[in-house]
Amino acid sequence: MAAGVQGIAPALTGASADGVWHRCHLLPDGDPQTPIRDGALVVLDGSIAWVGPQAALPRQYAELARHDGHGCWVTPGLIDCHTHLVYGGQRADEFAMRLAGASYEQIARAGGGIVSTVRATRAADEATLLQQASSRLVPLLAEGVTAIEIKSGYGLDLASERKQLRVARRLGQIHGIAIHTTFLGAHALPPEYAGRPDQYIDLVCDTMLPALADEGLVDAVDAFCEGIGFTPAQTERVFDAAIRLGLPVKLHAEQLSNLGGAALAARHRALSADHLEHLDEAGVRAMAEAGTVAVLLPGAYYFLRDTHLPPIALLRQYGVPIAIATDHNPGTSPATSLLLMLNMACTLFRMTVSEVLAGVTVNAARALGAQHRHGRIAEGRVADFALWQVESPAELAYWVGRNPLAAAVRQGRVHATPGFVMSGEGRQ
Ligand code: DI6
Ligand code: FE
Repeated sequence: MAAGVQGIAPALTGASADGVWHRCHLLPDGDPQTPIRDGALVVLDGSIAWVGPQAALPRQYAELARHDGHGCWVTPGLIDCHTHLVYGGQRADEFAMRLAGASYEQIARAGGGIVSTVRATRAADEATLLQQASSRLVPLLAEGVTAIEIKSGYGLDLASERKQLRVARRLGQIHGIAIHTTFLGAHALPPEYAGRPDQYIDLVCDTMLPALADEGLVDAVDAFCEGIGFTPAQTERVFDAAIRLGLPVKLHAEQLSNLGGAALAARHRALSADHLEHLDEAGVRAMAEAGTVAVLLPGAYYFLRDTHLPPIALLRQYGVPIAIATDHNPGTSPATSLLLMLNMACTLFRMTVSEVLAGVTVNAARALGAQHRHGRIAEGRVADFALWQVESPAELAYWVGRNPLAAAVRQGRVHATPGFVMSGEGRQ
């Protein structure tokens, strides 16, 4: 037969996952500390109907179609809960400038940085943006990502922000993946508003956000609260506008400096505060009290050669849920591998394997406000899961540049890894 896990052959790509998945080991909560060895799960109409030990499979499911898991470990589908995946062009030359000594902030202040991507995004049509974003999404899907957040913020005018968000929605339809859109109009000051940031925030709050929300293009609202972005007062205006429309908020906070953004976000019951390298204890406490998820982004930390670690010990101490994401963007994290982010979160941030796996499953779902649909293999959840040909789940954070995905099930459809060769007849 063609290459591929037997029974999960490429010919089955896109086929229904309904039936009983057996001969596999399960991490229903993404946590290696609570495995189900020799497990089974039942998919009905694209949702999880049952999960447990194979020996306990209820009789009512015995006659359903069988899918052989070949001894793979099965985790919830991975969730990349912070990306800027839709934009025009790339910024490799700016990377070279930074290597030659220029700082990210210097490049931004000199009209490069985010604003150069704004120019490229405004100039690109939807078909071009779709093609470029698809080429970045495909490697994520190939690693078992089944849900992804995509921010706008490289258009910075109504038509261009709409274009980005429409492309994000379209990616979901084309690739059969759950997309959560976030309006990040307050990402940078567009050149036509130079020196008039408050007027730009008026446009964001009074025109762009209401129109895009009305078109069903906005699932959440974000801002870049930073010295090179927007002030806490401007951020708060954006939050108030979001809340008036019934939309949840999140925030780029404390990445390059401590402006108290995380505490501000927590006061607005934010789903998440993201980056957080400069977060202090008061901010951690506020996040814990509000249930705001800390989204850590090791790709940006690495790519900017940052040395200021986020306060992991404090986040643990206060029980703040931690998520991990790629922050895929052309300036500070051109990463298209969530598995590499797991490895970096372990090596750079000294997180544990259990923590990082929770960070791309249960906690990532929570950072999107989607914990009732995604992030767990549990009855009633969407059938989003990933089969890995690994001996130990720790391998998901261990390999650097090796992808052990055998197949992913997204929204109840099977997507086998092309060319994946199963050694022997499986492990059981
Ligand atoms: N924080 C980041 O790391 C990115 N945006 C943000 O708010 C950087 C975006 C870019 O440089 O294009
Ligand atoms: Fe970001």
